[in-house]
Amino acid sequence: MRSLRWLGNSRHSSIPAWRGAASAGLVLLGLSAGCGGGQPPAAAPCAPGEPPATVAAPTPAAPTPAEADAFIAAFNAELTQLLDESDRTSWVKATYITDDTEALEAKAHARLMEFLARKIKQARRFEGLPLRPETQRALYLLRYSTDLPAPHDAARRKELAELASKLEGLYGRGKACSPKFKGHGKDKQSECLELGELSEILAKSSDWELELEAWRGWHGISREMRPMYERFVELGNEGARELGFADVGEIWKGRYDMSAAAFSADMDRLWGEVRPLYEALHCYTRKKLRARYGAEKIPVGAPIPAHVLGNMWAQEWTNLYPLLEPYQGRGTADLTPALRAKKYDAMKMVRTAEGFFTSLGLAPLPQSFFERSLFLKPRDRSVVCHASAWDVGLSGDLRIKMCIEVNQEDFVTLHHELGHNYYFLYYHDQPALFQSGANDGFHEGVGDTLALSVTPKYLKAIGLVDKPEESPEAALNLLMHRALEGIAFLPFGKLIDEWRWDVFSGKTKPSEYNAAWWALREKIQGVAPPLARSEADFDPGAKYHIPGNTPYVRYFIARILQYQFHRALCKVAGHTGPLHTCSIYGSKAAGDKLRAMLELGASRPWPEALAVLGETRLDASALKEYYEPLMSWLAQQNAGERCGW
Ligand code: X8Z
Ligand code: ZN
Repeated sequence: MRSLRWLGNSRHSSIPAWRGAASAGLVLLGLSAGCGGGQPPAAAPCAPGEPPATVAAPTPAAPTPAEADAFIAAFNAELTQLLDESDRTSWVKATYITDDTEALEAKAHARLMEFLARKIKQARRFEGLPLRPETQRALYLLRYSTDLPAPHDAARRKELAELASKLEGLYGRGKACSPKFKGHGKDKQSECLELGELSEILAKSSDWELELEAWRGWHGISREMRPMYERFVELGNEGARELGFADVGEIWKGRYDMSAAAFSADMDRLWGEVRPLYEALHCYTRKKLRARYGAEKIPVGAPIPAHVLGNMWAQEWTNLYPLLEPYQGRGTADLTPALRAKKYDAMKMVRTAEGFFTSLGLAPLPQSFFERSLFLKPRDRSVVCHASAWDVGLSGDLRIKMCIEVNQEDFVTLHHELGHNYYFLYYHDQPALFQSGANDGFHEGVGDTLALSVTPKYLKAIGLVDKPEESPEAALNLLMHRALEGIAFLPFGKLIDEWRWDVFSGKTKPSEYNAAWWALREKIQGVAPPLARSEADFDPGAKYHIPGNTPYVRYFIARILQYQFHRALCKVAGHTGPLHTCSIYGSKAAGDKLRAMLELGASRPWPEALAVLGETRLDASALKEYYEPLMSWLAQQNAGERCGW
């Protein structure tokens, strides 16, 4: 995960978009002789250890393709070294949050940020040269490799790195207190709860007021982030402009083998394809919630209050499954009781998820994975519980960090995290710049694909359920459970970065942060704040990826792509019949195909990686095929209901 933060992805066009910025201009500015090229212009101070740009240097020889090759080779070597330091400090910080570990992490990040910005500027001297395709691609990936571009000014760079570390730390340490929480936490006396405990209230309770208090509490933790985030945006944009981008969002959107504008148009196209499915699910869910809470609280034709969907961000609604189950008690769509009945613990869940990958003929995880990962929430210190997968220093030192609870949600998340680890494992032989997903949606989609293969047959094969029901009713229940995860998520997956793109571009001003957030949530997700909000609040900060500065549209891509992966691998595995009944468990042929795609890393534009599986373009056709039976059922249920908001 951490490595992914620094390494970007690919683009389709073999002619990079930044070509056309006059390469002769670099020489005219004298930048290639100084500390890195690009901006700021000559008078700016250099990074430590570099000659100042103002020193009169002999006119440099014109760059050559061979020099570009050597530049990339040296970059890859130095990056690996810097990542080793930065990943280790990040690991220690994320598993033991203190002022000291935050400071150490910020220092290492500042160094890495300086390095990346300097190299991105230097690399511009190779623009326009007739380069080897691998070098051309590496330069493209390098240009888009940073999620947080560093300002050249050392003091401001340090400030930005410290802000990044503190923001994530604030989230990790977050707690909410209220007399109403007494008896609801792990410590029954405590009135102060952490995110996991507050989430448990939203998952289990149908007491409107208690849920509201949990929601209010957690959304209070991010208020103090607001001024920090505002400055964070300012400094990140300063770094982006120095690299020749309009703002940070342009870097984030530019890494998909197409122009930033084409990319956001493509995301809109995909949303248009899946929107009817979301609206049908929203409509049915709202009807059931109205029956639970009454029409005054859940009005007809209006957005749903955000605190009653079973999840802190209303991003996945699986906790509402008991309310929404189409055929009461049929099948085993909810695995939590089975996991508990069969006495699964964190390690058994990890081993079971690993077992899925090895059943495909993929390698077992290294012993060090089991020794170095964090599987359980420590009792005595603050950690960043939000799950992540790591390849520390791109060295094959694979780990996950996750506060595993024995429930279905975490079982699915484990497959998700191991998907990252197997990507790390199989692209490990690529040069550092290619050690990344074909695009970041691919990285997020691997484990999620396997989770679709958790069918009744699979459950029987691993002995988690002894006699799973295989009937159309049980299948429909399973589809409902999956939809509450995968379809409910889609608008949320899209809107987070819509908000951030507008924040980075300045379209959304700091004085409108919260209002713009809720406008998007209402418009796209059909969800409303359950309490009056103001610009004293900073609700985006209550979602990890905002203080964690992790781009989010990758999950939107993944939640569409995973069905394409599933359809392609099921075909290879020889599956016949409806797509939702397929499990690739045990198929070596599917494993070989998957491995072939993973091994490519980011070495080729993503459509080529998709073509390895036999798919031609990113679209929602597989997702629609998968959910077809549920959609027909929902259409009947929603007859006569006023859908939409
Ligand atoms: O952040 C994650 C993973 C780590 S990459 C646990 N996910 C998103 C989220 O939790 O918001 C997976 C699904 C979406
Ligand atoms: Zn992930």
